[in-house]
Amino acid sequence: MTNSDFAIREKAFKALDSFLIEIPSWGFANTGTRFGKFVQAAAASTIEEKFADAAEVNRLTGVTPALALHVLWDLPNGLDDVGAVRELEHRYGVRSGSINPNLFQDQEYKFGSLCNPDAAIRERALQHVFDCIEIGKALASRDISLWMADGSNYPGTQSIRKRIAWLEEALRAAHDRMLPNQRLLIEYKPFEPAFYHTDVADWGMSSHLARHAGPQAYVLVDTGHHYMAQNIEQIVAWLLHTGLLGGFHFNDRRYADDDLTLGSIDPYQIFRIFHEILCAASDGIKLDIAFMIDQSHNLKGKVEAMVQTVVAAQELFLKAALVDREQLAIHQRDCSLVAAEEMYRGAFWTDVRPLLREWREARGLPADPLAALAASGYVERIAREREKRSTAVSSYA
Ligand code: PSV
Ligand code: MN
Repeated sequence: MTNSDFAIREKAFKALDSFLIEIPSWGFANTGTRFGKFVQAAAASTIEEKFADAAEVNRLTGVTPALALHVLWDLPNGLDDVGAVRELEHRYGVRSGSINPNLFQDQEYKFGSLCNPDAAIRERALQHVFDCIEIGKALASRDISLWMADGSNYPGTQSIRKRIAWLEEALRAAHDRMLPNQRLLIEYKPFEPAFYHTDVADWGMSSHLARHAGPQAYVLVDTGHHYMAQNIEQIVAWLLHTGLLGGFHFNDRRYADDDLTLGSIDPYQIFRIFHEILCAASDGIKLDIAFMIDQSHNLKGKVEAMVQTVVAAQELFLKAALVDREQLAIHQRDCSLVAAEEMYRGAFWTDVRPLLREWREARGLPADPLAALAASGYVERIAREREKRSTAVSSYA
């Protein structure tokens, strides 16, 4: 091994050691589109099964020790379910990750939750956020990851400004309930399910709300929540500059919020996002960014899709880590456009898979997590077990 190979290996191992990514409980459950659901025998239907699947992904990849929870789906009895979740954390060696309030499923949220014109509904929605903050405290989980479906479908039917004020007030009240170590991550989305206006439509609105709420509030960037031509890494650079970047929901898309596998359509974009983050880190900006996956697959096997996504995230992070940032800064200063771009693209086109295999072997992990999953027979086993259970349940029905 030459000195430069050795230096690259060191750099790669350091980057990979620093990289963790949280996986979503809802990525293991049966989900569908508004047109229908294709049910999978191996899908998780209980919180225990979601923890079991998350533990399997962590066993194979070593970088997913936390499972994001969606309160209504995972803790339907709120705080009363915390004891059971703690027990599952111990049993499966996976901790609870971000806590996601559910402000979109109840019938009363037809015209909004925290932005509903009815004060009583706004109050109930806020109470749910407070409950989630208490759940976060009880589970020692740091982040409350807040996304609302609020918005309107027809011009002139809602006061956009009144709704801003209600939201400001609610988020500040939520912020005041948090412990000093908790954070409120405010996720934006420009469309769906509301198709005329969304109350938190972009990073500017999230940034404003975070600043208004208080110092423990940050912006959450879901890569699927942008208009097609938007330059997401520029948004990331601005959020890094303003100290407001709290976390990511990673996924890919071709048209809208498609929940496709990270990097399956535009891996270069994720590389560019990671590059901005790594540049900020090497420039001495203190970062605390929650990397999370937000994908639920209808066609792919759930556990396979999750492992594949985690591996893709590591590959893209590693490619970005291999950019020679010092040399790039020189090319940027000199406006050596082609040299700069070739260096940047060169890192992107590097096949990092051999380095990743080496790192995994050095860390006692399977060299090829997807092959190890296939060899383990895990998916076939849970499919048999879960199918039996659902047949047993339906025969009672
Ligand atoms: C909304 O599209 C979203 O990205 C939010 O993060 C939700 O919590 C998640 O998807 C659930 O499907
Ligand atoms: Mn999301």
